[in-house]
Formats: sequence, structure tokens, C-alpha cells
Amino acid sequence: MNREESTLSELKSLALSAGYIIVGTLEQTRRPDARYQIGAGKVEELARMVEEKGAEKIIFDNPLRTLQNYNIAKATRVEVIDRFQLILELFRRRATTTEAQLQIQLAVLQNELKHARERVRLSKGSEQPGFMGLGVYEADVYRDAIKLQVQTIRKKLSVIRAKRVLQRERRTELGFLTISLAGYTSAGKSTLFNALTEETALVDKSLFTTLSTQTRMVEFDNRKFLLTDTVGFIDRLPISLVEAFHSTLEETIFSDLIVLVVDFSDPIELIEKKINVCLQTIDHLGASGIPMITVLNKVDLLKLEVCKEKFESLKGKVKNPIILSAKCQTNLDELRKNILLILENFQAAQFSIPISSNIMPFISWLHQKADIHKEEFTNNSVNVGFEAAPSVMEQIRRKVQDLNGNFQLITASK
Ligand SMILES: Nc1nc2c(ncn2[C@@H]2O[C@H](COP(=O)(O)OP(=O)(O)OP(=O)(O)O)[C@@H](O)[C@H]2O)c(=O)[nH]1
Ligand SMILES: [Mg+2]
Repeated sequence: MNREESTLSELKSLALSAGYIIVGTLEQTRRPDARYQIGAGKVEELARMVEEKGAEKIIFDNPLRTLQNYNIAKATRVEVIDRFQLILELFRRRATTTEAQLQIQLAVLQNELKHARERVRLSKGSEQPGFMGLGVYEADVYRDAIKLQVQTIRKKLSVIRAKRVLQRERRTELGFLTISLAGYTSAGKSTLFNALTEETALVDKSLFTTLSTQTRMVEFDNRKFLLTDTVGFIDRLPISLVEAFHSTLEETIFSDLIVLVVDFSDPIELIEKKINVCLQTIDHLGASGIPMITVLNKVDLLKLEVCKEKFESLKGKVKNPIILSAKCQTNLDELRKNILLILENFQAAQFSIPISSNIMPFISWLHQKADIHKEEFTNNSVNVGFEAAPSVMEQIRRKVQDLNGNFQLITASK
């Protein structure tokens, strides 16, 4: 499967997940045309195809500029959207929580703001599908109206976010270590979440089934942990959507262990591509220092030989790989054992450092690397109690020393 095939097949899955019926596909490999994105001859072919098949919408894999969108709609007489708009539509359909709904509205409005001026200009006196109704606005009035809505949504989101931070702090105070399931959309995160928690989170073959996080207690070997199911990652997720979903995705940053779920039944090149997307997203969220286990899921779909071959080519490229099937619940014990191995190695420590201008960057860095149980600011010092993986403990000790603090290792974790 080459890059084009895999992106087109992903676009198809996205369209199906959003409820579309696909009546035809058209491909072209060339430098993007300024006017139509595709070539002028190809647009004619597209227009004929739309008419013959009775298509009601065209979905482009490449991002479209406003003018290109307008020109194609004019030539084909149907509405045109691109991959980003499709993802937004899909998210909008799926959003069930208030937070997810607000996050999507924010992403939609931010996108609209970017294109507002040109969309208003193009829609003056036009009856183009997708551009209708905007002609009554002056561009500035329209932009101001959107900006106001953005502000209102941001305010509402910050209230929800504060609640989420509070919940997280409570959980930390209780002293539970947290594990989050991360991974490409449809990798099987919710299926694994259900298998480990005996919950019934929604599982579906379509993309972006989960758009809000949920956390449950799990118990392995008499130790309790908190397990979080999260929203999936996807290639070329527009930055405005990542930003809008930041507080949901942020749950990943504040965990002690990331279980990266991978669909092992995909072709090997696609597996590697998706893993890269996930690692980049995790890095972008500031969570790359957190210990990781890589679950190679859906092994029930593979023959033993193929499984061995794929495992060989991934070995060394992924952290702590474990092959399993979340659906058939095979090899889950191996996963539990590995989770315990990593989390039981956590060590507890405390330090006290004199207040100086350098401590805030250090404290916010520490929040990403360690599980903080106590944080106390006095007149002239800050006292912190925390747990961290042995690999970061040494870094923390050195930084504390550099800041003229007192560092004390308490015990290996419970
Ligand atoms: N054969 C097989 N299918 C699986 C396995 N795990 C998950 N699936 C299927 O893969 C699809 C996606 O599963 P989900 O658990 O919804 O995936 P997700 O990662 O939570 O997806 P999003 O929430 O959409 O990001 C569903 O059709 C599951 O039944 C497995 O181990 N084997
Ligand atoms: Mg899910």
C-alpha cells in the first residue's frame, strides 16, 4: 500500500464514519493547481462524474483554499469540503459531552475566522453551494461576530477545564498512579479499556468513536491504578483541532504510563506511519518523557507467520511491545505484568528548594515528569513530595541540587 492508497482509504473510512455513501472516487497526482487544486481537465471529468453518479458532495483529501473550494463548487454545482472539514463534521456528529461539543464549535469557528474575509467576498452575489447566506455580511462584521462567539466558548471551556484539573488533583491526592490508553483512531483503545475494566465504553469500527475521556479504577495483583480511555490520533490532524481538544488530549500528559495501542493487522508500512503520527502527537503534547508500553493489538486477525515477520521488523523501533487481542482478551496478563513492572519501579522522594526566579520552570517541568503528591509554598521555600520513574529521578535530584535544594529519596514505591 503506498502513501496515496493509504490516505485515500483513510479518507474513505472517515467519510463512511461520518455517514456518507461513496458513489465514486477520482485521483490525480500532480502539483496542486492554484485555481482548482486539481487540473482544469480533471475538474471537467469530476463534474461529469458528479452528474452521472448523482453525487451531492465532493470530499477532497488535500486541504482546499477558499478560492479553490469556490471554483470547484462553481464548476460541479455541488458542495465541496476537504479532509479537515470532514473530520470536523465527524467530530460534530460524535460529540456527546458539552466539552467535546464546545471544543468542536471552537475549531469550526477558528477555521471560519481564517477564511471569513474571502468567503464573504466570494459569496457576494453568488448562489454557490457552501457559500450561500454569507453575502448579507460585511467581512469585518462577520469576523467580529465570530470572534465574540470564540470568546464566549473559550470562557465556557475554561470553566470545564478548571473542573477537570480539580478532578485530576483529587485523584493525585488519593495517591493512585494513572495509566492512559493512547493510539491512532480505531486501534482498539476502547476495546482494551473495556477488557481491562469490564466496562462498556462504546466500541465501533468507525473512526473517532471516543471523543471524551473516561477514567476507571483497575486492580492488578492487589494494586489499584486509574486507567483512562482517550480520543484517538490521526495523521494531519489540523492544529486548530489539536488545540481545541488540548484539554482532552492533555489527560495523556498527566499519566504515569502511556499504553500505546497499535492496530497490528494493518500493513507494516501503515503501522509504522501511524506509530510515527502517535509519537509526534505525544511529543507535541509534551508527554514524550512518560514511560510507554506498545500494545500490538488485533493479533487474532493474523497468521502466526505474518505476526512473527511483522514483530521482527518492528523490534527495536517500539518501546516494550506486547502482542495481544483486546477483543478476544488474549495475553492481557502479559500486559498487566508489564504495567506492574514499570509502575512498581516508581520511587518516592521529596525535596525543598529556596524560592528563586528559576523554580517555576522547574516545577512545571516536574509536573510533566513526575506524579506530585504534595506541593507547599512557604515564605521562602517550596516543599514537594512526588513519585517518579528511576530514569527521571536522577535528573530531578541534579536539578534540585542546582537550585540549592535538599533532596531526599524516601522508598521504592508501594
Ligand atoms: N479482530 C479484532 N478487532 C478488534 C480488536 N480490538 C478492537 N477491535 C475492533 O476495532 C474497531 C475499533 O475498536 P475501538 O475499541 O472502538 O477503537 P478505538 O481505538 O477506541 O477507536 P476510536 O475511539 O474511534 O479512536 C472495532 O470494530 C473493534 O471491534 C481485536 O483485538 N481484534
Ligand atoms: Mg474509542
